[in-house]
Amino acid sequence: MAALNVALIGQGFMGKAHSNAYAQVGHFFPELRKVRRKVVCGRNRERLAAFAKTWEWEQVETDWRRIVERDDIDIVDICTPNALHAEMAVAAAEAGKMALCEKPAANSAVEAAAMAEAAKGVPNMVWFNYRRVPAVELARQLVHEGKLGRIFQYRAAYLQEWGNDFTRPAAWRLSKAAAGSGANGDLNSHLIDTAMMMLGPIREVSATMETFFDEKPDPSRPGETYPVDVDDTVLTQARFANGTLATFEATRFAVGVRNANRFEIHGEKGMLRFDLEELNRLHYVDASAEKRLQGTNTIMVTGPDHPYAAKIWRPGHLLGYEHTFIAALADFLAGLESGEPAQPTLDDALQVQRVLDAIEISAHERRWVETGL
Ligand code: SOE
Repeated sequence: MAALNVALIGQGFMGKAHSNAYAQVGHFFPELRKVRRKVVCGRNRERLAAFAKTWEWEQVETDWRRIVERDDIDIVDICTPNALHAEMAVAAAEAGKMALCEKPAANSAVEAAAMAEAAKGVPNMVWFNYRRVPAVELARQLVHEGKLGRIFQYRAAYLQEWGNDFTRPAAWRLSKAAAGSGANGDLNSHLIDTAMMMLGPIREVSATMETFFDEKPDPSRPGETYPVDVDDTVLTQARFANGTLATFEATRFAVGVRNANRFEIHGEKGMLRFDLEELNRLHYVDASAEKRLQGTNTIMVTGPDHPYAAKIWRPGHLLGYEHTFIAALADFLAGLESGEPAQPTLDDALQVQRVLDAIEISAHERRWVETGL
């Protein structure tokens, strides 16, 4: 079967992560349909040429609309600032392209709903890549198999520290118009997606948000500042439809922590604990074991019987951040063949967006808010 021609829009950090996935997926998953790095699109022509050369994209383009109009493009992959996702995804889907999109899907549930609607007839996926950490998928399987029994509490945190670095230039992630929100869309979205994958819909939320600095020194204009109008930190309490209680903490001001993404799940039969800073490991406590022998069981989730790992390296040979994107793409390609769409689709991402919107309303109105899920 002919390879699928991919057009990537965006050449930032995620453009790099996705480019690597396109380059690698056929090496680890040779049975799947091939993908071809056909064209990369970005606004800065000079940077784009260098990016295309490094990541071996065949062509470059500076106008995303021209990509959507082309007959030879099968997949449009969107890695731009969040505010551009909706227009691009809708245009791509309406042109009959498969639509892949970075998280969060959009700046609001209204936008995300339009995207999901437009993409009903085309394969689509949102890159919530942490679903594909083997330890996270193993945790999901264990929860769904009932290994923890009834789940009482879910505790998650996504911690970064770069908000406290005042040498950084102004960036779209700090602008509400471009990013929709701050830590909420950027980091909390990951936590909410993982949590709902484990436990189903979140029914209601109560949240607090803070912007610690509403302006920051602009390194490119000494003595000047640039504005920050998004949340630096968001703290959320939540109740799932199944009765589980949860807390979510997402912050760019966790000074001392670079990129921790943690959860702990407490059920009647035991506990699971994960942290991205140790992504090859899942911690498990079996509360039904003899009390004097109970302790934390550290599972090295690198195969042979673990999700994804067996396809990548041999057991005990560690996996990294990049494999989460490779595995997400592999799932998407496998879904094209099986007819079972890979999750999360734009429909799933819309549910996440509904929770993010409710969190925002709750923080502004200082009250519990129902998500509608
Ligand atoms: C932000 O710093 C960021 O790059 C997020 O946008 C990604 O989704 C997260 O995985 C890593 O951190």
